Amino acid sequence: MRIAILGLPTSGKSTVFRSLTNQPGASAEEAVASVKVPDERIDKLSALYKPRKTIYASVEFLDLGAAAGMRKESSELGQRFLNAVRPAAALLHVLDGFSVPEAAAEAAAEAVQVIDTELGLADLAQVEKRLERLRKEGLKAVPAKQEAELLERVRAVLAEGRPLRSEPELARTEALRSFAFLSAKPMLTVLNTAEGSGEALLQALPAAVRAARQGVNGALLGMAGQLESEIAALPPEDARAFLADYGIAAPARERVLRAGYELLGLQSFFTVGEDEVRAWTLRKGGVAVEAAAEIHSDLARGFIKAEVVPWNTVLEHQGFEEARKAGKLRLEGKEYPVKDGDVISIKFNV
Ligand SMILES: Nc1nc2c(ncn2[C@@H]2O[C@H](COP(=O)(O)OP(=O)(O)OP(=O)(O)O)[C@@H](O)[C@H]2O)c(=O)[nH]1
Ligand SMILES: [Mg+2]
Repeated sequence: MRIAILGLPTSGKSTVFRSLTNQPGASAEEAVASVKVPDERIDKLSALYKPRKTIYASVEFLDLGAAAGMRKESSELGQRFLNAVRPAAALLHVLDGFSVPEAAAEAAAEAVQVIDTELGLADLAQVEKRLERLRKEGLKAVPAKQEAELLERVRAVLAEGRPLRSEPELARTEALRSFAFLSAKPMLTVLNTAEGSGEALLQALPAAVRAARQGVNGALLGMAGQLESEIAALPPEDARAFLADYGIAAPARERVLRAGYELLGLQSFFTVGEDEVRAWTLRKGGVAVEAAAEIHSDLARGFIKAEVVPWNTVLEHQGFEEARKAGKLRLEGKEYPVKDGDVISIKFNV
């Protein structure tokens, strides 16, 4: 899963990227780094199994250098930017709250306006291009007519200056998936402040900004980017002491990952064994056969049944097989709704 970082020039995108990944941000080239999602359930399962490999869920962050980003003189989004951002599952918009603290709220409001307008215009251009094409072809076939109707609904939302993410049902429509509309992507807004967690400044943001970014498909949080990027480079024990000194409850990386998971409606399930203890990511409400598909398409194709047990039951019984002997495993079919923290073993036949 990839989250693309965007924002106005020098808003602190690369600084936020470093605080999340402890890797250098974009220079001339874009930077991508993968971050493991901390999970104490995996820590505990791994301590029990002592497997050869322990694999955490991970999230990728993308920092597009200035070249692909927005230019100072013109806020228009370049083609390179659009191509790089389209495949992302979510967007992370960095707001500059540090350079002029006393004017940060207004600057943030303006930046939100600029970015949302640009994303909306990029989507609108796509919609119009496609509609024109469909019309040229005559709109005779039913699918073309249906697509045109759907695109008209999209256009109406965009024409009102609203991002598609504010219409979650429309944004999720299967028939629109291939457009990968930018304004439909879940949006995590990060206010990059000079110090602390930015709480006070967040409260000072105009209500309209908070509504635009905190509602459906949105989350808003603050972080001290510069400070967090220095903390991210420290050994874990030092980092913890540092955070405590500054009164920051959890490192920005953890808060962002948590918010991202929540925003994308994701949950984790696990597989365990001597060889490997591993976390997998699945949408909330996802069913057993989808969990199987995450692991391998063969498991989904040849799905027979899933053996399922909560992770803490595995710990209580000191193992999956031991939990089986104690009669704790449940047999579930393809349509079983997976729960966060389930340990799963798929039985299949291909
Ligand atoms: N004091 C302070 N300075 C910051 C903070 N975040 C970023 N800066 C500084 O602001 C400048 C720009 O930060 P970058 O992270 O490079 O911003 P950017 O958005 O990646 O910039 P471009 O990629 O050039 O658009 C750098 O000099 C940073 O050191 C912060 O939280 N506090
Ligand atoms: Mg940068």
